[in-house]
Amino acid sequence: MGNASTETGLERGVDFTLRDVGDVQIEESDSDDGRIEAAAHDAASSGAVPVFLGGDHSVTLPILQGLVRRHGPLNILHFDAHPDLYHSFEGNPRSHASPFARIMEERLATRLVQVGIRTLNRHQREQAERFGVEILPMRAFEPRAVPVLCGPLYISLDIDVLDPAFAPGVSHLEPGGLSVREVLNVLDLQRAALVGADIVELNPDRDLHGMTATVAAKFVKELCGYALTR
Ligand SMILES: [Mn+2]
Repeated sequence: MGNASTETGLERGVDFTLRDVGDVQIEESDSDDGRIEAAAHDAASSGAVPVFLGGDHSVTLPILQGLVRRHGPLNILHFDAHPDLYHSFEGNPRSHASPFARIMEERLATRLVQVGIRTLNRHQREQAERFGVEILPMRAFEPRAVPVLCGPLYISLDIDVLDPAFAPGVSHLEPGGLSVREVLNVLDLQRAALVGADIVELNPDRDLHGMTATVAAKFVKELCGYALTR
């Protein structure tokens, strides 16, 4: 966070403890997935509520494999501009645009609810219908339109769900998105126990004055607040 100070208070006024267990070693090779899966399983087995920081969205598949090995299939609340349901993207079935196709094929999700979507094409609409994905498109967004999910709950938060005005430091800018406050309002309405979360697609090379990093840090804190109050 450079020279900026970090405020430790939460919106719900609870105290929290955050333990950084370090980075999973990433080599951009096929062995990455196994290490991510193992780290997720270890975190879940320790009794913690792990919050994983990406990285692009491809990391969500091995994270869920690790958590589901411990908890069984999860209800997933997925914030994103994109549904990430491509069977394969640019010839890659493990691309950043495909994790939720694999997650649904592997039956890792009991229910997948996507919020903030504003790039649904025909292929991805067909994929969503095939897998029974529940999509709340951005154009129909209001916090109370988001289904309240049962537990165990996993939250996957792609920072590009936000309007670029709030989060310019992402790889795939898609205008017309949510505000930081609207994401927090959705979280506020959920009730289920959280077993894990990820915050992905922050791209520091494209950030301005640390704006997006600051937003991501806010979400880390508030996900801790969520986990402590449900
Ligand atoms: Mn996205």
